[in-house]
Amino acid sequence: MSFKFQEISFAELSENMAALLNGEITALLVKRVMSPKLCQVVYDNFINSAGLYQRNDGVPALMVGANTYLQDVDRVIDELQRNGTYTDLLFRGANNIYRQVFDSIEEAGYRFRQAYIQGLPAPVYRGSIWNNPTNYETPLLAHTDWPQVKYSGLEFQNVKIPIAINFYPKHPPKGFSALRLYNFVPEESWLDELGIMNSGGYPIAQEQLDGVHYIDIQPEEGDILLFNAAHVHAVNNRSEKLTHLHKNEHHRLNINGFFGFCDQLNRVLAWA
Ligand SMILES: O=C(O)CCC(=O)C(=O)O
Repeated sequence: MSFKFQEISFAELSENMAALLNGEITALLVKRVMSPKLCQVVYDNFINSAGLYQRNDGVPALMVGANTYLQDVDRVIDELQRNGTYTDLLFRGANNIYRQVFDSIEEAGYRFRQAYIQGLPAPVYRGSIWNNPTNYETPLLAHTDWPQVKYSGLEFQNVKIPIAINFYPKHPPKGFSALRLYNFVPEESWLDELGIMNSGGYPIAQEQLDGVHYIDIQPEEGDILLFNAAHVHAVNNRSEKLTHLHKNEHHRLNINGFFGFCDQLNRVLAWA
């Protein structure tokens, strides 16, 4: 599989969609999809959401929305009922970039729908501010997302490649936070040996990645980052060095989800 990164405009997304879905392109940074003014509207919707809570399952984050990470179906449905609907309001007063990306998947010639979980439409995005209190500089440690997808037992488990979609309405200034994307997709046996297969491939210790080629992708507020989430990746944030920023200005809000092409269904499915 190739390791290829490109910066594009939203108008160029649909012509690059097939290459992203089949693994010829590893990551696409779609620039300036939302204006700064509307990014602020979305950020305020998140911070003021009645559904804001602290996630405490080993991947600490301030969150709005439901999370399917390593949970059995009953718990996923439970969580959907408790937290799922709050995401509907995140884009209130702004353009819903998920609607735009899904349109672009269809414009690329794919059949598309959101996945279903026991007859219920799956969530397609949720909002997170990673806030690991023990590791501020790397709030989201290195990991791969393929095990949590492949062993989810849910409709999307057979997608060819899980493509992560990340939209940042709030982001530290350029150079102070990056998504580090490694040219490495770990095999099951490798994750097993490290004893992290059951935690869905999270976290991968830094020393295991010494010498592995990577790129640091530096999104800015209003950008969408799409990438092959089977590749190992981590998030760093050094914005606390910027002492002139107010508390919330260090925030890095990611409204994220996944999509991928499913051969058996001959369509692209989305979920979060
Ligand atoms: O916050 C990000 O930029 C990436 C999120 C991520 O890697 C994940 O949710 O697995």
